Amino acid sequence: MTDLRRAHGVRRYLLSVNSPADSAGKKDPLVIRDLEFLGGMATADGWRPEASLPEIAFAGRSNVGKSSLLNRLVRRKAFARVSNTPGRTRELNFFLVNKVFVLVDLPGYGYAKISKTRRAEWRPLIEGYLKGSPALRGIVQLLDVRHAPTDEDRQLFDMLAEIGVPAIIAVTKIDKLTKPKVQERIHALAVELELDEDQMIPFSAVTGEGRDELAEALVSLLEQPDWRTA
Ligand SMILES: Nc1nc2c(ncn2[C@@H]2O[C@H](COP(=O)(O)OP(=O)(O)OP(=O)(O)O)[C@@H](O)[C@H]2O)c(=O)[nH]1
Ligand SMILES: [Mg+2]
Repeated sequence: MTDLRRAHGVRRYLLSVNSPADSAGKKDPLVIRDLEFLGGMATADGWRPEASLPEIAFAGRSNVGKSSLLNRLVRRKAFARVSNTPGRTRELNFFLVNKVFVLVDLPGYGYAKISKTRRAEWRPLIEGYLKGSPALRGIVQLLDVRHAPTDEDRQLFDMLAEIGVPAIIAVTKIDKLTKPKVQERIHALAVELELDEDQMIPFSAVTGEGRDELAEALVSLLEQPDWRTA
């Protein structure tokens, strides 16, 4: 198992976000005025849109809820494709928001029911994107509230630390558990990944909980100077 103490680089860049109570009655931190699908990138050296605008990418296990979270974030029902078949999003999909920044839906990793070779394909693809995207401003790593981080989650977590890219952890599907159980699970995940609990954003694509906190965190990521030069 990977030694997560090596992953301290991730901690430095995590953002503290307001608790849901703080955001009650606040106005929308990210009003969506314009959305455009720019296209998909299928291989590490394949086509990708010109990297002239800041990008934020979303990564996590197949079925963790990346596309659903993106749809909630942009307040559209079916903008990013949500699948009942895990492993469906195989390309990196680029979405232009308000003509000022780009959201990137990364392919899910860790789907068990495919060959070992195909199962390992996510790594060069995601690593190629992370290292070859000069406009990348941050990553949102998604973890299912009900499950312990997998080996692949830890590999990605370590990769983010190594590259030094700012990272936010979104804990998904919190509607599936009771509130005390969610608290318990978030505590456990924080311990396992050596993160502070307030550095994780509890999220539900079903109820919309966490949408504004996530939007606020993204806006502040976008406002920060480029981490590669800072
Ligand atoms: N209850 C509940 N179900 C969710 C939530 N988010 C996603 N789901 C469900 O989980 C399944 C997978 O969601 P997706 O958004 O397609 O997951 P993904 O991470 O994009 O999956 P891949 O594209 O295969 O990597 C779908 O059946 C969703 O309806 C959530 O917050 N709560
Ligand atoms: Mg998807």
